[in-house]
Amino acid sequence: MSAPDPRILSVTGRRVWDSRGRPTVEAEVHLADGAIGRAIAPAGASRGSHEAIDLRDGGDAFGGLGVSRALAGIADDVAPALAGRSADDQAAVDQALITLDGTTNKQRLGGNATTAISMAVAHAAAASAGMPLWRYFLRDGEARLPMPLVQIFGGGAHAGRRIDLQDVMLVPIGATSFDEATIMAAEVYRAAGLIMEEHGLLRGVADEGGWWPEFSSNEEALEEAVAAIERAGYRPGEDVALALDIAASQFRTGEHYRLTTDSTNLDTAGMVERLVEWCRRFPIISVEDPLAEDDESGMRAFTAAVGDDVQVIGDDYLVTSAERVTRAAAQGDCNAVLLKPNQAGTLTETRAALDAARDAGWRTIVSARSGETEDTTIVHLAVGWRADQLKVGSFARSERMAKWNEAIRVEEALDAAARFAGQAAIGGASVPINT
Ligand code: 2PG
Ligand code: MG
Repeated sequence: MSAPDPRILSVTGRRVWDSRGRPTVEAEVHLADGAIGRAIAPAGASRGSHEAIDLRDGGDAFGGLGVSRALAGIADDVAPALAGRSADDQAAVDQALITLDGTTNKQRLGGNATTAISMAVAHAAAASAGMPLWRYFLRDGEARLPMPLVQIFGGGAHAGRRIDLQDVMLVPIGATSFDEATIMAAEVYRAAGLIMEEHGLLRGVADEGGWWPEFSSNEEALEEAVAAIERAGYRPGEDVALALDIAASQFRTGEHYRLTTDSTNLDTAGMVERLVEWCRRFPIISVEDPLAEDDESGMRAFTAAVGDDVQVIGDDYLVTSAERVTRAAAQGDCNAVLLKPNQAGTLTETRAALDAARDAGWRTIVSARSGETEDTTIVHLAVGWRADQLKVGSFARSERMAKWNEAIRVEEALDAAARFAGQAAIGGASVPINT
């Protein structure tokens, strides 16, 4: 094989389609040594208002979701600017994208374009170095497989708001390997489907593959999740615990939280109280976006109430921003960060958010979006960056399974060297962090 020459020869974009059948951006990067990298941007449905902008065409075609403008930016601006740069200097490539865009939220080039390019450049650099992507990110460190968070029921914006809770997830805390964690996830997911069928509630799956939640209250979803854990032969809270994404911004109206499924209108204090009660009654060890993205005092009150025992994750609240993570940590607003590359728009900025979280002693969760594809870059990020947990949706639909299956392959490639993050990778402030 010829010597690596990671200079970028070309950057191209193409329109491909995501798991909701919507257009999205794929970037392809060719290097001087022949190495090729390719990556596809995902898309969220419940988005934080401070995320990088997902640039769409508007108009009538594809419901306004076309990506021609994002693709034109790649062809006209990005390709000439990156030509000749070294793909193995990710920070310089990402800085070039940031400078070229020139806005604080990637609204000119589009976070969908910059994310796909940033990830494709990393793929090309890893290929040039002859390494799997996770190894390229890891450099000399010791690899670690993250604890998976696996959706059982989908809700909120991912299921026609059939229940208010967006994600009811299982956490296989008793697993001793990633492979075993997937076995436990498969069994609980299947048991939940059987229960739905027996109760005449089986209606198919939501956007991320979780069972469509045909329930008459939010609590019923929690009760059925516990029943599914038991039905699969596991002990709730000991073998398998629960994690929630409340995505509370989605049902905040004015000063209130409108839990439509429960016919209840709660103020911040009431919402905190309701969530604390659920954490007491159910084996919940992680809650994401418990309050709305602008409800700082609510986030702080909830974290103060449960944060020693429960992981409190900022997603819309932090939008993968190092600055926001640092501020939230100083204020005690939450104690963990969700990392979504397309919220930030580049891998370098995503990594900065992870570093800020580590500096604060927080846990880190790499996450997919509700609109996904076969792209598995985030699995490599989670392993290579030694993130604590990985959230990619449920245990169905190939855009989800592609990620779980990729993690199984990485664990196998590591063989005896594979370390699974295990139970110490999740929990509140009182649970020691497994470094
Ligand atoms: C979230 C994600 C994934 P979306 O809120 O965490 O579940 O959803 O991609 O729609 O923002
Ligand atoms: Mg979320």
